[in-house]
Amino acid sequence: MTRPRKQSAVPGALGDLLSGLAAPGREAIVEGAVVLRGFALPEADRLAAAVAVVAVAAPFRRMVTPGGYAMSVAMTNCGEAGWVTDRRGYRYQATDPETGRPWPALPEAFRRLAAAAAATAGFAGFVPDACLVNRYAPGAKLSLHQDRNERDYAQPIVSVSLGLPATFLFGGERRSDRPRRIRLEHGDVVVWGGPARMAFHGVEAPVEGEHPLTGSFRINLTFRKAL
Ligand code: MD6
Ligand code: FE
Repeated sequence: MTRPRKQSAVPGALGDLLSGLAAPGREAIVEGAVVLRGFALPEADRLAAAVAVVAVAAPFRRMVTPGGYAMSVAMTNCGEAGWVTDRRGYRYQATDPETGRPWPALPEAFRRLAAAAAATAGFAGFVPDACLVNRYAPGAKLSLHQDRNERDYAQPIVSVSLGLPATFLFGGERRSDRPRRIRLEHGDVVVWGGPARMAFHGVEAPVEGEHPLTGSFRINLTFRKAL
């Protein structure tokens, strides 16, 4: 949580711009959370192709919450650890419960993009070991939650949106804090850490549409250092 604040050689807003603290396409949500608009666009084709490869080895599935409900969002994982939920609870595990095999390896393009986005947001040296892949069809949503199954909350999370747009809900540290609404489009990346790490957040269901790269879905990649 002790990220040294970047210092610009030139004071003020111009200095922030020159040093990359502020930049076109960079929107602060709150301290510790930033949207990098279009950051993943140059890599989007590669990322979507890699998702398709991952999903062959570890198919999308609707996991069951500890309370016994099937999630509306279909999920899979790649990396050393994958996020899972079932009747026993939420956790990271090295193997896919559907196949008993290790999750597919984190594609190099994923690792590179996540590290670059984190560094751009001020979190140098981010090395993800887990990537949760979320697939939203129209009607699928993620209700307000905190990400708290990772070992080290000092590590940021990098979230990449592909395909159909959706509204991201970003609240405070209490579930009852009224969330702000942020539209996430194809190629947008959210980097999230430090004082924002425990914020409640969720995703509204995308409206029906067609995207050239993802068809009728929104795909979200969230990169974590889980272990
Ligand atoms: C999604 N994302 O955008 C779901 N969590 O599909 C998340 O739950 C999330 O985007 C932590 C940090 C960034 C995120
Ligand atoms: Fe989350």
